[in-house]
Amino acid sequence: REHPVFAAVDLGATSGRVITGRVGPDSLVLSEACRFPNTPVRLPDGLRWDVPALYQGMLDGLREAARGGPVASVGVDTWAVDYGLLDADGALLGIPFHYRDGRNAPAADAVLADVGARELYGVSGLQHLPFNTLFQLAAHRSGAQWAAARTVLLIPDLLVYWLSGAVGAEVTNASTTGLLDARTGNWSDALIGRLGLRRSLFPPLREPGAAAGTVLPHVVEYTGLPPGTPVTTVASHDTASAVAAVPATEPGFAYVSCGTWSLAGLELDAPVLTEESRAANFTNERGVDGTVRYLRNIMGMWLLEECRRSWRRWGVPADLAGLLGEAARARPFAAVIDPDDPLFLAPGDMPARIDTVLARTGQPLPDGPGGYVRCVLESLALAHRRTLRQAARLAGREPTRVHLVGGGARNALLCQWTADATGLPVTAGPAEATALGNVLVQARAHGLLGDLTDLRRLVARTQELRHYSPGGDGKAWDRAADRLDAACA
Ligand code: LRH
Repeated sequence: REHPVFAAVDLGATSGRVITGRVGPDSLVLSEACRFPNTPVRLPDGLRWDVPALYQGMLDGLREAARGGPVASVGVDTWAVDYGLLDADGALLGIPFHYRDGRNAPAADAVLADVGARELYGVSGLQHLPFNTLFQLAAHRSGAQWAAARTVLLIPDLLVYWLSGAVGAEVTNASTTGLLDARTGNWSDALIGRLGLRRSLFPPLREPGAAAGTVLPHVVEYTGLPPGTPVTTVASHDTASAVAAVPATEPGFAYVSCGTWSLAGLELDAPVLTEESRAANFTNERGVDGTVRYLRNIMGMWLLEECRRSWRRWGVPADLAGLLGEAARARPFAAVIDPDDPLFLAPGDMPARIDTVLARTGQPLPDGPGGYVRCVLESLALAHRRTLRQAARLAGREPTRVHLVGGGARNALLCQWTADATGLPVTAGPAEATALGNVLVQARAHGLLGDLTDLRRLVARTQELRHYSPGGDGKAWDRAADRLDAACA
């Protein structure tokens, strides 16, 4: 008999895809059923996600997947923190905001003035990002929709609701709201109350692997999936799915999940909630099987993607292979930026913003696209080093290898420079770690595979990985790292 196929809906900040994974005891074969753009829309009152278009893309992808043969179940993951509000009839109120919308920063400041960063961290252990759900809700509260709102659903939970009618809050993603208790993994009633939010807005938590109903009749009709096709809860936070699929065969690894963001850190059994950890802005997000993703957000490929978007608009050649070739030939360490400068968060003219930061820090401006790309990639490699070393110190655990997963694993310069900068061997791949994690958690829920180690061994055995040994001029990386430290100070 053929091995079962699971459909992973994986929505990223720039594109969505439906990927099928055929899972056997010794095989794991992915195939892309459909890919569609995720294009945010700027309305007069802010930047929004085109959620109906994403839903339609997902249905088209599932239809394509169903054409390929039987689908044992469907799972959905997306980026974190964003949400929709449902009214008493279960209808979506308004169009969900994009976390890069500018309304969040002032709302975050207001909450912090009231509750305080230490108190928040002491409960949730979440890094401070101005767009954490709790701050977005604080901004939303003053609007007209708020009175009608009965349920908050994070984006993947909203899509699961539209697929199956099941309402719930998947726990890995719920941990990015800032409203979970990092110690217990439950909603913090105390914090929700302290923030003046209604407790009833937050649905019951569900764990990756739990059943989330079966596809609704309209989904059956459109996609051709058979009635009764299960929807399975996966690690619906894309980063949690990616970390679940890290192909580690030994403990003591660090990871960088590198896509729009670089999420760099360690997997722990228990949260680190110290003041030092808070000051370094490390997060304790939840992973599969109660693990803690102890990591920090680094701005990631966003910087490069936004540069390319500007260049394309100006008619400057911006094909990635060409740019990476130019970057490889550009002068090393000509300029170092802090990738997490708040100036880089919103969409816009990224080369000009990099110029602003370089001027502010008294560094020369790159003389062409290759110079910008080199500056971005070296700075990201340095940020990976800085973050992983901090994580090791704060958690008291020295990693011996870095697993770089996600789209960034295809970028050989970034992988090599991450090895050079960290002084650790880098295993790169799989690029589709998120979709793999999604598929594997579904497969496990259907009786295949055992613990997390089992899942990871299967990825290691079946997926193509590349290995990078640390090399390069170690002293030069040390000096550049000092420049990043100075920029972050
Ligand atoms: C990566 C990611 C990250 C979040 C951000 C909003 O896609 O989910 O883990 O912090 O998007």
